[in-house]
Amino acid sequence: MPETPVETDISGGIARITLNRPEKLNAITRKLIVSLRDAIENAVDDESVRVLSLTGAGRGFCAGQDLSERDPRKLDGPLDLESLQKELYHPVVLTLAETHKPVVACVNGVAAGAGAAIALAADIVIANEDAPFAFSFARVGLSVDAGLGRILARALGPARAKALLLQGGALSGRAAADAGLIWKAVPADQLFDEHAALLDRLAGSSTMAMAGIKTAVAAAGLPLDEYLQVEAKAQGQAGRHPDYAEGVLAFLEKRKANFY
Ligand code: LHQ
Repeated sequence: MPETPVETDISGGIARITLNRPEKLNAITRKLIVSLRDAIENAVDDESVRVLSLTGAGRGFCAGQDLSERDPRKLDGPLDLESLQKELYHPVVLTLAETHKPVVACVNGVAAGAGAAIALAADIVIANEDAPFAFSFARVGLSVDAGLGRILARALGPARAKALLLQGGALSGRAAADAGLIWKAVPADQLFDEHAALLDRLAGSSTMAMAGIKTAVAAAGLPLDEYLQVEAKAQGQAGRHPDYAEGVLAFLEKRKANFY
C-alpha cells in the first residue's frame, strides 16, 4: 500500500487533517509537507469547510523534519534550506494565518521542531497536558524556522523564547497553556472529546464573524488608530451580514442561531 502521509476527512463543515506516519511520530518527509500544504489549501478553498483541524495519528503530533532524509552520509552536499522553507513551509504557515476560517490544532503527543511550528500556527491549540512542545532546532545544529521564533517571542516574550530556543528546550502542554502559548491543556483521556466539542462549536458559529475576529486580532500590532480602522471595517461587514440579524433574533427567540 502506498503511504498516505496526510489524510483528510471533510464532513459537517469540518476538514479533519491528520498527519499519518504514526510509526515515525509523523516526522515530516518531503511527501508529507507537500501533502499537508495541498490538504490545507484544498480545505481553505472548499466552500463546505467552515473549520480546519490538524492532528497526528498515533502517539505523536509531529516530530519535526524527518532527519533520515537529511542523513549527510546519503546527501551529495548541503541542502538549500532557505529555498525549502520558502517552497514548502511558508505556504503552510501563511495559509493557516491568512485563511478566514478558524484552524484548530489538537496536539495529541510530541510536537518537535517544525512540528511545533505547525501546531502553533493554528488559531486555537489544545493539547494533551503531557505532550512536549520541543523546540529542538539547536540540538540538531539548526536555527529556527517556519515562523516559530516570532510566535514564541510574541507569546512568551523574548527572554523565555530565547532561553527555550537556545537550549533546544521543551514545554509540556500544561506549561505551554500556563504560559499562554496555547489555549488549553487537558488530560489525554479528555483530549478527543474536548477537540470534537470545540470543532462542533466552531462549525456552528458564524463564519463571517470569525473571519472578522481573525482579521482584528491579526492587526493587533498596528498603531491604535490604524487598528481601530481595521476593527471597524470588519464590524461594518458584520453589521451588513444576515448572520448578525440571525444571531440577534436567535437570542430574542431563545433558540440556537442558524448561521450561514
Ligand atoms: C524520527 C524523528 C525525526 C526521523 C522520531 N526524523 N525519524 C524544518 C524544516 C526544514 C528544514 C530542516 O529542519 C526543520 C526543523 C526541524 O524540524 S528540526 C527538529 C527535528 N526533530 C527533532 O530533532 C526530533 C527528533 N526526535 C526525537 O528527539 C524523539 O524521537 C522524540 C523526542 C520526538 C520522541 O522520542 P520517543 O518518544 O522516545 O520516540 P522515538 O525516538 O523512539 O521515535 C519513534 C520513532 O520515530 C523512531 O523510529 P524507529 O524506527 O527507531 O522506531 C524514531 O527514529 C522516529 N523519529 N523523530 N525527526
